[in-house]
Amino acid sequence: KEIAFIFDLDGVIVDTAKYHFLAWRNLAIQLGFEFTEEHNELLKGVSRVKSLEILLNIGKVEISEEEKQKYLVQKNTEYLGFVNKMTSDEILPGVNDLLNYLDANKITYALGSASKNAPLILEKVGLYSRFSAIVDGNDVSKAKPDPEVFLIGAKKLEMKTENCVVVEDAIAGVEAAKAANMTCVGIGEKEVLGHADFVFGDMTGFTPEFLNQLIN
Ligand code: B16
Ligand code: MG
Repeated sequence: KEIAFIFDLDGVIVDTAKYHFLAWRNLAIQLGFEFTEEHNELLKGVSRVKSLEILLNIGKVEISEEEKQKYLVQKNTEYLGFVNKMTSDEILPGVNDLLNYLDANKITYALGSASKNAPLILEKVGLYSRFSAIVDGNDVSKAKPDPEVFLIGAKKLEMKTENCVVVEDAIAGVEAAKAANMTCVGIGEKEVLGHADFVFGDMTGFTPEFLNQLIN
């Protein structure tokens, strides 16, 4: 059958979570509290604004709307400093092989990310022009777990939702994919991404055998 893929970005194509972490942690230090890698897990797949809310909650810090805007810009500026240094070396293992397979088999794919920086990141790692469509944080009004981002992706690919395969590393993303009536492959731990149809530890799980199973 005809299928199409919709990929999340952070945690699936590249590991930008480590850069988000460094930038959020510096903001926390500035505000006088500790922000750990464990805390950072709570921000995966979550929008920038929501991430700040979670971070401020962790530190039990209350600030004005104006200050929030200032910190959002500050964090993103620092984050972009890391992004601007990214190269194709940062594409996660298994991704290039998978995209080559999809291209060879004329299976289209889109990006479905919460990140407003997604186009820049894809550009930096040299994958921008390979995607048939890009849906990012600038295109959606409702964040994951709302299915909006993936529904727009399916529309852009002109594909029925039930024929779309979403690849996601975040719980909210898996929920969004299932709410969109799509097949979901989780990348991470089975215990965490239990609602996905399939779960692999990393992107090398997309073996030719598994891909055949998805297509047929
Ligand atoms: P930005 P994804 C998400 O990307 C990240 O997982 C999440 O940690 C981040 O806060 C969000 O993008 C927004 O990113 O600040 O660049 O707009 O996993 O949906 O590709
Ligand atoms: Mg992600």
